[in-house]
Amino acid sequence: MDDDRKSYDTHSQEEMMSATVEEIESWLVDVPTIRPHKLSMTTMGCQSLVIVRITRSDGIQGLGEATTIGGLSYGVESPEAIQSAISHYLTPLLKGQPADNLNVLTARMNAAVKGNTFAKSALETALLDAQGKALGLPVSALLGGALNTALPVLWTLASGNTANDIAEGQRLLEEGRHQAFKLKIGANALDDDLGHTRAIVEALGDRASIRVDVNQAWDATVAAKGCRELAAMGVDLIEQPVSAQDSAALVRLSQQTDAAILADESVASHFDGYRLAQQGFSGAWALKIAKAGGPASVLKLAHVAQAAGISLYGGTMLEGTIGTVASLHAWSTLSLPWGTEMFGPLLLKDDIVCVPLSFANGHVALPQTPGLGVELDEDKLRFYARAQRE
Ligand code: MUC
Ligand code: MG
Repeated sequence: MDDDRKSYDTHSQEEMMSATVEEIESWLVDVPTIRPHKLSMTTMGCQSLVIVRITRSDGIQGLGEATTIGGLSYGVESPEAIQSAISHYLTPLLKGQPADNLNVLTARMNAAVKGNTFAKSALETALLDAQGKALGLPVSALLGGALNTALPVLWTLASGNTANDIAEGQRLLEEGRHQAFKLKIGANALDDDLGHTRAIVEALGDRASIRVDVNQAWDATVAAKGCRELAAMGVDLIEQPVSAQDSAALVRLSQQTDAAILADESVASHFDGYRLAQQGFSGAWALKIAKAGGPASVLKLAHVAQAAGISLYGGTMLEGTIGTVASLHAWSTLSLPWGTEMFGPLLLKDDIVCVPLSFANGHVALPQTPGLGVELDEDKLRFYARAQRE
């Protein structure tokens, strides 16, 4: 047994009186989307949420979610692998341990399991939800306190059809639901993507901030031309134009483009952030709880950004309400010049919580009740859950 593990065990003995982690359940939940959602690497018609529920020895329960995009087309953890990592590797590390010391529990998980940040994020979320309920505090308070109780939220236009995207954007502007839009490009030839973007900027750009996400689709040469033209037509933010592996190109683009460059797939943990900052990156970072290992762990990356003068954006893996609200609690503790994209629940045809989040006037309200502030709808969970249950 290494020294670190020994000190966790000593610590747990000192805390014999605290509630312990008693049970961890998980479900794979498939919910259809309201329309096809087209990204550079896949088109989604359904979202697969991994939902986790931790029960403590004092009876308090906590919810968590880990959600990725398009099976294995976006990230290295599939929904099935996330559930497997939780039940076979992470659950044995947590069961029987004091449930109220998140630092000890995340250290235990990180010492014994490499990577798997999506799976860890669901568990970190559920532990925070339970602890918030135990203390009568919202998760944002456990993370240091909310600066804001409503956060700006954009919408992604990604139907795969320019006219439909414009109609959707116009409707949402008229309803007042959003004032910023992100376009998913990179699946088509550069000229086609530029034509698509220009048409949307011309139709909506005087009333909304228009951003694009290329999801790594361009090489450095295409990206140099693409970013120049997107900035010239009035696009405000260009997300992940090049491969996550090509940090040299990303850094160059961040220094040379007249629009802000947003790193997403390039920056998951605080270690990635530190490296990119050292290389001279000068744009913004998309924080995601799933990339970093949870709502508390992601704050380490935020703090590196703050020290390096890099601005922040609250990112989504298109989670349902549980993952979305967990992220909102973390984002509420930060200053986010680029706002957030926490619209995931609105892309899904149905919700598995009793009371959905409230979206209006370009903002989403942060629940103020203890824990995450959302309650599972057991009937909906059963309806959408895959037959197997771990
Ligand atoms: C991504 O890459 O940012 C976020 C919004 C959206 O439409 O897709 C996600 C993933
Ligand atoms: Mg992205």
